[in-house]
Amino acid sequence: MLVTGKEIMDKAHKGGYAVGAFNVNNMEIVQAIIAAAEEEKAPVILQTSEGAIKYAGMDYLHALVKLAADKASVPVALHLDHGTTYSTIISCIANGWTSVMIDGSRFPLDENIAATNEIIKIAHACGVSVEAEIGQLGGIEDNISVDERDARLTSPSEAKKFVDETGVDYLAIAIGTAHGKYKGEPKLDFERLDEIKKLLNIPLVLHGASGVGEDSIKKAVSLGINKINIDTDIRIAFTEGVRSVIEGKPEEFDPRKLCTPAKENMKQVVKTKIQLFGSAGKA
Ligand code: TD3
Ligand code: ZN
Repeated sequence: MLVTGKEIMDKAHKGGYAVGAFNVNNMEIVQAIIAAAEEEKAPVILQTSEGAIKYAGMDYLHALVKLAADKASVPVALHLDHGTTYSTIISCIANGWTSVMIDGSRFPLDENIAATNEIIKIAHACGVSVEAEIGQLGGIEDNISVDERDARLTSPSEAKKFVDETGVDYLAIAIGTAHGKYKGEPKLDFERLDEIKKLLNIPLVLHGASGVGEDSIKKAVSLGINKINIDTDIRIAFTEGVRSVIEGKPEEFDPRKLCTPAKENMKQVVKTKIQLFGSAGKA
């Protein structure tokens, strides 16, 4: 069933576990994630980036996820990931998304608060949940100064001000993860996460979680992360599946033959993440 992001996230916040938010841009990815969530009896968030909307079309993505959610026995939310333009965010609210992210993290704090509040007013009037972000994503390099690092990662006092002045439903914070593939294993600032969670009584979101070690993920969940975004690990699983078919049989030309192992690989990755995040059996 299709539900709001807030419904899924409030339960995760109370229950002390995290829900996987997986990026989708075609039918195979949607089917693989839903199959994994059903097998694990887990609530799940399917999210679309602005790039995915450009690639597949808002109407196609909504139709795919709505059908999958209606058929599913587990709660499913449809979320806009990293909404940066007013028109995309409002279109998603108007076209059946149940959660949107307004990413104003590139703005100074006050502008981010103002932009977020403008979206919250409309989204909440329409029953749509809102995620916002403060701080800059990016790995913690060893040669970075304490000041530089502090400037980039989420400030606990700014996070408190942000939440007090917006009433956002869930907040993405920067604690040392980055989008895309990591060279080594990223180091996370757990003390910062702990401090932020103690100041805020709302669900927190971890972006850039592909490639983060299992122990770090478990620790982040234990310290209050309730939504974990995964895209890269699914892209890799898809492509490895397709590549394995082509390498074994270069003359293969049936898309179904190329996509069947890709779907299976993606499903296994999602099942493993769901177990790691603690949302298995929570549907
Ligand atoms: O918002 N996302 C997904 C889109 C980022 C592009 O890969 C994430 O935070 C997940 O990031 P990743 O790259 O670690 O899967
Ligand atoms: Zn992200």
